[in-house]
Amino acid sequence: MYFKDKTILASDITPRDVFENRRSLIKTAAAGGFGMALAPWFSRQALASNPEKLAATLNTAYSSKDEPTPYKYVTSYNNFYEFGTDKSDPAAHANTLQTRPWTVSIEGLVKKPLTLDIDALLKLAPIEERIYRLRCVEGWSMVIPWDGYSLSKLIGKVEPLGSAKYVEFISLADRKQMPGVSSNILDWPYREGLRMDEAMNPLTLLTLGLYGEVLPKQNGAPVRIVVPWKYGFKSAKSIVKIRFTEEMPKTSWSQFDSREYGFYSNVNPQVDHPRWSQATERRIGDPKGMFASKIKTQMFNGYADQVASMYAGMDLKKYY
Ligand SMILES: Nc1nc2c(c(=O)[nH]1)N[C@H]1C(S)=C(S)[C@@H](COP(=O)(O)O)O[C@H]1N2
Ligand SMILES: [Mo]
Repeated sequence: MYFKDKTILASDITPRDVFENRRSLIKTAAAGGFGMALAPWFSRQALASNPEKLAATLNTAYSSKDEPTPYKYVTSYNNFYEFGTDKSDPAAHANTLQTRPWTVSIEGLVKKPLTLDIDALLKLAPIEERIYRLRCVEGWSMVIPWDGYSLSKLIGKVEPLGSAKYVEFISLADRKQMPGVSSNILDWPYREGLRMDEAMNPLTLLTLGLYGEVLPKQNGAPVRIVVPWKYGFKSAKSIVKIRFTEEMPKTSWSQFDSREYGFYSNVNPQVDHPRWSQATERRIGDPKGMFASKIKTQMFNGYADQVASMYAGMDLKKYY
């Protein structure tokens, strides 16, 4: 691994222990009006010695000012059906996932198809930390400091053809490592997709870590996508393939129930799921637990300024 001058280096202090410091840092950075800032856990000694840590530069311009959800909730309350359908299943069972060696093939309608291993992905672009809200269609949300870089940087390397209109993301599906794949709850492998402009939007994050560490297995190690203005299920975990297509890809959740889960799945408080409202959400980790007051869900999960223009003129009730 290499480190560039302006990166933050993680230290032996775990970032989650000092996220309070980080919050004041973000506020300072925001007040000063600069886009990047050093995280407070910067320490040179930890350099290169601990492969679990990531060098990441905080991108304040793209970061939510909401309080990050404590690490213990981020890593113990998960959806990852390959390891079971209970929220506690991924943390309990994902230890069998082998994250090295790992390759991602980027194929389909591109001039230069590529297969990259995880080390090549870690080196492809400087790693940024971005604090994004993640809102699940089930009605809960978290605020997570993710580490990665814009997916557009990877897309640039393969040079998509003019005929490429969509990008499909395919997760690993290996019964030997993933006990949930033996059940037929979803059509495996888990598949998700984006329109080309959505995939190229700088907010769409090729994600390699969280809280300054490589991704925990339950969060989709070693590489996943995070699309912050869409419901959580659009953010496919443990991906092995990225494919460029002309036709809109069939996604696992819309195949499961196309009335409940559409292709777009933009967070939209005005368009309810057929069985429940999407107007409010419950923030995981709130000390009041189930009694915590609900938060109003924001259009495009609060990212309207950056993404609304992509849907100008579209009927978002029809294209849910
Ligand atoms: N491969 C795969 N990716 C997946 C899922 C899954 O079951 N399998 N669940 C999705 C859902 S519904 C959500 S809300 C998010 C949860 O991400 P987190 O556990 O890291 O918070 O992952 C998404 N990505
Ligand atoms: Mo979800």
